[in-house]
Amino acid sequence: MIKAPTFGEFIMDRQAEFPFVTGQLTRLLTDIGVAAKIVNQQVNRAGLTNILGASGATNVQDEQQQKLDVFADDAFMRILSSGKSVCGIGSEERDGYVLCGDQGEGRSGKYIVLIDPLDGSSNIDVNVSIGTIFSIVRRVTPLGEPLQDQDFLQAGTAQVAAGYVLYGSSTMLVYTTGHGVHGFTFDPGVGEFFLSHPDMVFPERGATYSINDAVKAKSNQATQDFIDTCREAVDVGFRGRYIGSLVADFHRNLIHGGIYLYPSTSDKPEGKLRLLYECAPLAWLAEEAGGQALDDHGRILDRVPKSLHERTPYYVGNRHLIDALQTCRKALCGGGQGTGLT
Ligand code: P6P
Repeated sequence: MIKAPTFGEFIMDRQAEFPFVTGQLTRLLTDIGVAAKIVNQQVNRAGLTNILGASGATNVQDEQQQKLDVFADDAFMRILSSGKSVCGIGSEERDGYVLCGDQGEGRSGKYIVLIDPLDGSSNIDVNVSIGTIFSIVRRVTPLGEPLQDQDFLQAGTAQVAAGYVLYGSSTMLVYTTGHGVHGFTFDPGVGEFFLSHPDMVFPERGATYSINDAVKAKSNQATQDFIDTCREAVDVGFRGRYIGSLVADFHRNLIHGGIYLYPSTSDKPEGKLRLLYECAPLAWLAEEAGGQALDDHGRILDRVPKSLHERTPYYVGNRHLIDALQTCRKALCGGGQGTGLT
């Protein structure tokens, strides 16, 4: 039996695909794998080490910080800033940027990391899958100079690597550097991620729609029309599935096919999910896997953020399902045929 490559072996073998190869991106991706193992160990024993529950603090999102949120943020910060590859980190759990590199001034290292250290953390106490989402871009200001906002606030098309870790029934690391989407499953007995899902792509057709039903009623008309059409397609196998943990919903839809929607609503016209460290990395994975990802106006990857914690409406999944949503939008603007859903 041929041993599947570990995550480290795989990225080393593929290093030649990275533009301007200096080994820094390889080191950075390796560090992400190490941090993921550290977080995974705590997630898997959260109930035993009194690490469950709220930390008592609230984060910049004014959300109750769970103890594991803080642990995950600290773990990724410590590991990523200790390498020589990263000059700055933007985290969901921190108000502002964290400067790394020599003297912690962000002058050395050419990569910026945007990260949601533990997404879906409201599910921690009830043992539902949660995840880490990461996005990596190159700094745009010259090495040696102080970092600027523009180094962090780049469109999704500027990403050089992106991925997620899903702490689920098994723990998986899924990533892309623009050469396909590759999934690795953690073997706790060995302490390694092994390649288990090479070249992941959406199935040709999907029949799952993921939306919080309570949100649908407050969403835009096109989204409501689209969801109603999905509900009417039950007899051709359409079904609703919503875990309430973005990484878990995204991963299921990537493997089985489907569309995830977190629309703009009357009370959250800008949407709920964050552009830089949730939507843009998953949008790139989706496109690399043959799918699409939109906001209310266009392609998520084209959008240039104005702030670190900017939110966005988000629709991501199979190409034909996103097209069907677009048809609902066009129908409301006049024109447009049937949704083409099925
Ligand atoms: P709601 C978790 O807080 C999260 O950011 C995503 O992981 C998840 O898909 C969404 O919010 C759930 O939001 O409003 O349905 O509880």
